[in-house]
Amino acid sequence: MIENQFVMIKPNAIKRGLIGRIIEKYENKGLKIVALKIIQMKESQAQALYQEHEKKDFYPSLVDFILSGPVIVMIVRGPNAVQAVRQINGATDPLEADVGSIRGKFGLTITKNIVHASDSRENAEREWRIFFDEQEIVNYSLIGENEL
Ligand code: 3AN
Repeated sequence: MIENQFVMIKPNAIKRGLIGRIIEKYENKGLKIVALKIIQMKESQAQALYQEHEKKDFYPSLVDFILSGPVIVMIVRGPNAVQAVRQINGATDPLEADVGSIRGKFGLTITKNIVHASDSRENAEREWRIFFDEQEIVNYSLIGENEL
C-alpha cells in the first residue's frame, strides 16, 4: 500500500548540520520526498502537532524546544511509508533505539530526539495538513520505483 508519511527534522538536528544525512536514509530505503520545506514553526502549529501530549509533564519543554529554531517538514511517500520511516528513525528514546537508526546514531535525549514521524496513516494526514496545502504535494516517478 502506497502511503504518505509526515516527517519533521527537529531544530537540534538542523543546527548540527544533519539535514543531508537524515534525508539520505529515507532516499536510500527507496522512499520519495513529495513535499518539503524549512520553517520557523508557529506556536499554534506546535499545539496542533502535539495535542495528544497536552496534559503530560514534558509538554511545555517539548513545545519550547520545537519552537527554538527552524524545522524541516516533509511528506515521504512509498510502500508502507509510515512503518518504514518509523523503522529508519528508531525508538522514541535514542538510548533504546537501534544504533543503525537515525535516533540511535545521532540522538542522546528523548526530547531532542532528532526527528519526528507520525504513528499511523490517519495521524500522518492530520499532521501534514498542519503544515501543507494539498497543492504543495508534487507527484513524480523515481528511477526504479516499480522494482521496489
Ligand atoms: P514518537 O515521535 O516516537 O512517535 P511520541 O509521539 O510518543 O513519540 O512523542 C512525541 C515527542 O514527545 C517525542 N518525539 C519526544 O520528543 C517527546 N516525548 C515523548 N515521550 C517523552 C518523555 N517521556 N519525556 C520527554 N519527551 C518525550
